[in-house]
Formats: sequence, structure tokens, C-alpha cells
Amino acid sequence: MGRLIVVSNRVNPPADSGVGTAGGLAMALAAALREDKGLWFGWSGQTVETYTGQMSMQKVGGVTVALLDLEEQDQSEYYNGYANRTLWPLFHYRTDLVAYERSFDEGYTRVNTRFAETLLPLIGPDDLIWVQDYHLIPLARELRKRGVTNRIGFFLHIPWPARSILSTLPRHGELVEALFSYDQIGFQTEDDCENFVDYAVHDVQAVVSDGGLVEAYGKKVRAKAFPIGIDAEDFAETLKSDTAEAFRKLMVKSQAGRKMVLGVDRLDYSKGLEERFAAYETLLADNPDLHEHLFMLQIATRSRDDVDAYQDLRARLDTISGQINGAYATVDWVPLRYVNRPYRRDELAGIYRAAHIGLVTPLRDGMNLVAKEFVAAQDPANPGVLVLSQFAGAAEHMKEALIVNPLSREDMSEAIKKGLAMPLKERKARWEALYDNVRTHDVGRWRDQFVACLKAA
Ligand code: ADQ
Repeated sequence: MGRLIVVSNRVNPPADSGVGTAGGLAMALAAALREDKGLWFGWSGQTVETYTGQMSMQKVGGVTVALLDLEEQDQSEYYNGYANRTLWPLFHYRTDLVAYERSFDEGYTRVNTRFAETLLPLIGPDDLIWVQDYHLIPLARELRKRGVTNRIGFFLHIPWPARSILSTLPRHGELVEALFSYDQIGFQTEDDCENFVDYAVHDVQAVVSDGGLVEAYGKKVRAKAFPIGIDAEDFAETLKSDTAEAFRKLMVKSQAGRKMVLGVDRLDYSKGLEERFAAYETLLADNPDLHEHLFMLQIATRSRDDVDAYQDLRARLDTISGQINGAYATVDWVPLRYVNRPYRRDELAGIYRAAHIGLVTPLRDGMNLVAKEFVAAQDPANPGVLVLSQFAGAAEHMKEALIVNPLSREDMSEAIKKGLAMPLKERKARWEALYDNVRTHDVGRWRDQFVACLKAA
């Protein structure tokens, strides 16, 4: 029996001492790799002056990782370029922010080729290869060119856009054709999967048969939704930790009896932070009776600082948050606490638990694990309310949340108000249904189903 080989842009297995602080995805992949004596391959995050193709192998937390150094030009064209300035905005429907540059295309292909060449000698005849995310769409094509016949699967963590959006990308056909070098492609939602099939059927006359087999370019690929989840069991453990409890207490104390509306996101334009602040301002403007009885805590950790759109967004959020506090704060009430520093998972768990409302309102999101973590962190006897964007992948399965359109500040403001006033009985009923889903559809199930399906392909 072969091993599992996971390939992703960055490699981050939890270190032995890092249990409770690493993300659920890293933990789930690492667990599978440990069981299978597998390998995790990717970019080291380091750049060297001249690319040598040398890779370093090491064991981290019982997982073998192989890391490749790239050149600075690779980082700017492939990572900051095609991945984060072309595909990320495009797949999140922000055609206004998409940069199309030939050099980005070239960098993307070059790095995928480099990944393939370096990985090639490590692949055994029966190994199963699982490629993660939009940075590496062409990797299977590059491996096939070099004679690899192993099963190769691909999972996309972000949305797959509608056909009309995708077709604004120069050479979009090439990108789609590259996906047909995989045996299986997984999406977060049925909607994403339908978007892919719709493109394949209309633009390349693909034939679709039972079980999601899509045939085009003389190849067949299985396209299917595999919604990702959190590691619910581990999260429950984290929640019991001393740090989580200390943070919960700290928050309760600092709330001073006021209700807390909480947002936790990477500082990213896809997360709808400006719209969220605007909705909160509408809530304050329309409801003077709520003043001093609530506050909003938005944790927005800086991300992709090298990309202009992220710097611009940060500047706008600084302005808007200042305006809200300037207009509404009193000597002993700050209506909006806006925080850019990062928090650990165990700290976040305690903060989630102290919240009355969880605001998860992205304009587009593959899944959104914050929504699931918020639910998992609630006190069953007195749970908070999740306000969730209809455009988060999570909304496909979390129907008992208060579902909102993040583009409507009135919609969101009303949902927050409704959540704050929701009777305990209704809060419990909604939470129980949500938690049941979070617990059963966890990250272990996501991984096992993807791998089992790929093995059977
Ligand atoms: P992300 O866009 O990073 O992930 P998300 O799923 O919300 O988004 O968060 C991933 C993890 O980061 C969560 O575990 C969360 O706790 C943590 N995180 C987020 N903001 C944080 C903050 N300010 N401080 C500390 N931790 C924070 C991409 C896709 C998502 C998809 C995931 C997994 O964009 O749609 O759900 O991959 O597939």
C-alpha cells in the first residue's frame, strides 16, 4: 500500500508542543500523514538568490515534511502575483481588484513546474497525491507530463466562481483544462461544484455522468463537494484549557455587563469588514436605546501586507473605526474595539465563548471556519447567536444561523438586533442544530471522505 502525499503552498504541521494552537486543517492533514507514514511537500516560505531545486527534509511532530526554497521572483510573480492578485480576487468575485500580468502567469507555471520536478523523485508507485488549493492548480498536469500515473486529487479551499466571472480571466480555458489532469477535484459546496460543471459543459462541451464524472479533453475527472469542517473534538479540549478559561473571564470582566458582538477574520477584503462596520453604525444610528448596552469587538489580523489592496483596506478600516468611535463613544463606553494583533486558538476559544453575537459576514468565502468555531465554543446552557452571510460556503449547511445579505447594512443591523433580543429557548434550539452539524461534519470526515473517494476513483 502506498503513502499519502499532501502538497500545499505552505507546509505547517503542528509541532509536538503546538497541540491546541495549530489550525484544524493542519492537524487533520498531519494526523492522516502520521497514520500513513506520509509526506507533506511545499514551499518553505523562504527565498534564495538563485533557485537550486534543493529541498530539505525533516520530521515535525511525527510528520515528514519536504520543503523547497523559491526565488524572490517566484514569490512576487507566483505567490503575491498570480495566486493572490489574480486568482484570489477573481474567485471571490472581485473583478475590480484582479491584476492580469503575463509575468504572473509565467511565474505561476514556473513554480508549479519546480514543484513537480522536485516532488517527482519522492513519489512511489502506489502513493496517493493530494494537492491543496488555488496556488497549485497546474501541478497534476506538470506531474503527468513527467510520467506520473498515480491517483492525484485536488481540493479547492476557496469558491469556484460562476462561468461569467471565470471567463474574464485571460487563458481561463488553460486553467480549467489543467484540472482535467486530476482524478478527482473537491469543492467546498454544491454551488461551487455546479459552477465548475456549468463551465465545463458550456465552454468545453464536457459530458457529465452519474456520480459527478466530468469528461472533456479525452479525460475524466470526478467533481464533488467535500465541505470542510473544524476538528470539533480538539476544539472542545482547547476550550477546556486554562488559557481559554482565562480569556473568557477576561472578556466577561471587561464587558461590564454589556453584550459583545464579535467578529474574527483575517484582514481581507473578501471578509466584508467595511460592510460590517457600516451595518454596526446603522445599528447604533437607528437604536439609541442600545447605546452603552453593547459593544463590538472586531479582531482582524493583518494578512498579505505586500499586496496593495490589503494596505488600502487597512487604511479604510482605520478611518471607519475611528469615525464610529468618534461619533458614538462616551467617556466610559467604546462602541467598537478594533484589534489587529493575532490571537492564538486557545485565546480565541475563550473570546468566542464570551460573545453574545458572532458576526461572520464575508462577501464571498469558500467555507469559513470561524462560523464553526464560534458555534463549537458556545455554552450549551446559554449560547450566543451566529449571524452568517448567505455568501459563505458555511451557509449551505448552517441554516439555523441568522442568514443575512452582507451587502445590506439594514439586513445585518436588524439581524444583530434580533440576535440580541432572541429568547433563550430559540437560541438553544438553533444552537443545538448548528452544533450537531459542526460536530458530525468535522475535518476528519472531510479528509477521510476525500481520500476514500480518491482511492476508489
Ligand atoms: P481563511 O480565509 O483563512 O481560509 P477561515 O476559514 O475563516 O478563513 O479561517 C481559517 C482559520 O484561521 C480559522 O481556524 C480561524 O480561527 C483562523 N483565524 C481567522 N482569523 C483569525 C484571527 N484574526 N486571529 C486568529 N485566527 C484567525 C480559507 C478559505 C475559507 C476556508 C478555509 C479552510 O478562505 O473559506 O474555510 O480556507 O478551507
